[in-house]
Parts: sequence; structure tokens; C-alpha cells
Amino acid sequence: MNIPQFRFLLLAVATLVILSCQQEKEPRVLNLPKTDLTQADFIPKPVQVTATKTAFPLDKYTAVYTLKDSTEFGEVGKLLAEKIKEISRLDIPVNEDTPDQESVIYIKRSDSLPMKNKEGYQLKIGKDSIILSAASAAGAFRGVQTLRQLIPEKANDTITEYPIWPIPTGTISDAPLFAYRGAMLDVARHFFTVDEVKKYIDLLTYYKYNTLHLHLTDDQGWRIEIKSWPKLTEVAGVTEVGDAPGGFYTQEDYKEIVAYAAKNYMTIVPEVDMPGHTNAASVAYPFLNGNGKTPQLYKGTKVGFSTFDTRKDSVYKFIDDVVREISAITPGPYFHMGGDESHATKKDDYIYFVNKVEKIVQKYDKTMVGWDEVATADVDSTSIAQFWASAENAERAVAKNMKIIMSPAKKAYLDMKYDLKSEYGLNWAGYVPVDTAYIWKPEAYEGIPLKNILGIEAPLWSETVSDISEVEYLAFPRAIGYAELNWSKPENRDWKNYKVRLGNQAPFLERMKVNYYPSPLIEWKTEKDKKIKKD
Ligand code: TNX
Repeated sequence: MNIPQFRFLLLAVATLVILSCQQEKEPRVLNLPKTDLTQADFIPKPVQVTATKTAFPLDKYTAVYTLKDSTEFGEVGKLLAEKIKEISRLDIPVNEDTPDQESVIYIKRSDSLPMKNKEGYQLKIGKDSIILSAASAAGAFRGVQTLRQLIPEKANDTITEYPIWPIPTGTISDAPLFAYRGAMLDVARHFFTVDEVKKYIDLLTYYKYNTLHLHLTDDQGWRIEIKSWPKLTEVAGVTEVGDAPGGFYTQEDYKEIVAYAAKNYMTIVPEVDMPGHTNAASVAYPFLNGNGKTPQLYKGTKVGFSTFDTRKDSVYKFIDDVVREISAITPGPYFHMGGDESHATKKDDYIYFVNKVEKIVQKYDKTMVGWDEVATADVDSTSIAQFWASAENAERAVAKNMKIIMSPAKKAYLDMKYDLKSEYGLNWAGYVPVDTAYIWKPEAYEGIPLKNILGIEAPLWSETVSDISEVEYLAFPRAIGYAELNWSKPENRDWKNYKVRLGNQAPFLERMKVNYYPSPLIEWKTEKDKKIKKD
């Protein structure tokens, strides 16, 4: 234990001793239910859990303390208190000396955890203290999500005259399998507001996602303000699929999303899709267009008909400005240049284009990400390929020693229909029911070596969905399964066991007002669903 940590513990213990002496209180004896930590409904399942089969009383006498010399840890403590309030209405003090505290949650830094990982954490839950230790605030934040999952949705009010949320005791040691645990939202085919994106972030956070990729541009609309090229949003931000009015993020809006994501230890990956999928940009600035036609605003769902002119210097000046402006407001390390389905671009032109854009992205200190087709160009090993369709392209990426983000459409596309009854979604890659989405091994898929895999990203293309509730229908519950594939070791994953834990997410999903698809493969533990079944 280092000196600040020791001082912190000493202070916390001293506070408790002083407070209990001052009031000369008898330690309280609560007859809490015996709960088993190993049976908790965690998703994703932690690496190691041992149970001591008693309970910690979360109630009006609980207080949170965090490492004093770290504002980041302090913020994590405040977030925990906020989340406790959402479920319980309790106002838990954070780093305050309160006379009534009886059970304490400490959040502290530790460099000697069993799992060496910057997002790793350990939770030691005793009868009157919970100690959450992590090497970084990011790890502490993931541990907070685990703790949230242990708080019962309904309080026990039979033990005392006030409500108590008993938390099962024991130890959890945990760290993620993959470093990149992502979702993608297509805000181009349909636009989603800042608040809608924030709600998606909230839901993904609970399941320990750490990356949100925003598909910001496509044939149907340009959704991010570029100050040096204002017509992109003025002219090409006003349409979307169908007849709705489109929309776009000002740079301030985008910064708000980035900041909200950062508060949730989530990285935003901006995507500007090119050289195909660029009809909207060419309507705003026709000199960009490489297929010789005068483009019109497009509200349909076809792909592969647009391209930039890859042999014009002015096109690269435009791209330089776009990458520069977006990179300046993106703290994360990535810039996604799309590169998919450029069917209107000649092969040589495509390779020339990707090579040039990679250099522009690197000039602004970002790592280039592209859909798997980019591996056909001469890209660096530092760039990343996102595998969605072509195993051959994934192989090319491996041969170039590139890292790969796993998004195989047949398994990981959130916009595929679940089954025949799905209200929304497409089915070009087949149906993806909840079991198909869960039962596969990203670490052993299409022969891609584990060392090349960064993690899974679940894309949600929005041709068929136009508001967050429809997004939720496609994303939930499947996105919960990818969270487990990304975090938990293969030996800790099992469909039969997962199914039960998933069914037990219903009370949380309903409190969050999530319009999830009540898949008939799952027994949902909810009053609402029981009613549906009876009908
Ligand atoms: C293919 S996946 C696309 C998108 C569509 C999606 C629909 C990929 C890189 N490109 O343009 O929206 O299918 O599922």
C-alpha cells in the first residue's frame, strides 16, 4: 500500500471510529437475507466471484468515500451516488463527514490487484463496508457498474421500518477480455438527437461498453458541422431516409456528446464515410463528385452509387479540412474513414484514395479505422480494419499485421431482424436471433488470430429505425450479449446460464424505459411480460 492510500484508509477508519464513539451507538444488528454473490445476475460475467453469503445493507446510513487526492476517483464516487439515487431515491453523501453513517463504500486506487489491466477492479463486499479498488478511475468506473448490478430493483422493507437494499457479500476480481468494446450508431440514414445518443450511452455503459462509433455521413445526409465547409450541413443535413427533416450536430453538440461519453469512460469514434456513400457531400459541393452526374438529395436506401473524385487535389484539401476540424474536437485516438461499398470507384482509384486519406488522418495524430475493404489498399499496420463481410479482406489485414474490430454482419449486426416477427430491421445477412448473437466466439472466428483482435463492435444501421425507441428495439437485448462476449472469458460464457441472467435484466430495462424486443427465447422476469404471455 502506498502512502496516500494508507493515509486515505487511516482517515476513513478514524472517521468511523470517531463517529461511533461520539454517538456511543451500539453496532446495529440487522437480520438481512442470506444472499449468494455467485448467483447474482451480472452481465458481463466477472472473471472471479467468491461468496461469503451475508449481506451489506445499502440504506439511508450508507456513505461513499473516495481517494482524496484524485478528482477522477471523486467523480466516480459521485456517479455511484447518482446511480444509487436513481434506483433507490437515497441521497448518499460522498466524501462528507456525516454522523449517521453505519455502512461505508470506499473507492480507492490500488496498484497491487490480482488482474493487471487498466480497466480491472476488485470489489470486497463485507457486512458493513464495500471496498472497490482499481488501478485507475476507469477501472473503478467499471467496478461501479458491477456494484449497480448488485443493487436489487426493489427494496426490502420487512427488516426495519425504513427500506434496505441488501447487497450479497464476497469478493469479485475482474478485468475485460477485449480492450475495444464497441457499438456503432448510424445517425446518417436517420438522425438521432444529442439526448437520444446520451440515452444509448447510458444503456451501453451499464454493460461496460467503452466505445461508441458514430456513422456521421452517408448518401442521405451529412450530420456534423464543418465550419470551413458550411453547406455540408446547411444543404445536405436536411434530409434522411423517408420524409423526415434530417438534422445535424453543431460542433458544440458533438462536443457535448464527446464529454458525456468521456464522463462514462467511453471513447467516441467519428466516421466520415468515403469515397463511396458521399452523395450528400457532393450535393453540397458538386466538385467532389466523381461519377459525372449532377447529384440530387437522396432519401432512399440503395448503396454503392456515389463516389468522390479521387484524382482531384481539391478533394484532398476538402478531406484535410474535415479531418482537421473533427480531430480537433475528438479526444479519442481514432478517425474512421469508412471505405465500404465503393462500387462506383475504380479499384486503382480506391487504393490511391485510401492511401492518401490514411496520411491525412495520421497528420492529425489519429489512427485510421476503415471497413474491411481498406485492407485492399497499402495501409500501415497501425491502421485498423473493421471486419463486417469479407473474410478475405480480414486475411489481408492480418497479413499486414493490422488490428481488427470484429463486426461480422451474420453475428453482430444490430440492424438485422431477429426473426420473421421483427418489426424493424433488414435481413440481407440473415436473421440474428438472441441466441445466434450470443453463441459464437469472436476470439476464434474465420481463422483471425486472437492477437489481431481488438474486440467486437455491434453496428446499428438506421435505414429502418427513426427514433431511439426503435433503436432500442434492435439493440436490446442483443447488445447485452455482445457486452459479455467482449468482457468475459470464454469459459465463463454459457448460453443456458446467460439466458436466465438476461431474463432478469427486464426490471432494469423497464425502469430505464427501454423498448427492448421481448424475444420468445427468453423468460423475461417482469410483471408486464407475464401479462403479455397470458393474453
Ligand atoms: C452495409 S456494413 C453497409 C451499410 C448499410 C448496411 C445495412 C457496411 C460497411 N455498409 O451501408 O447500411 O449494410 O445493413
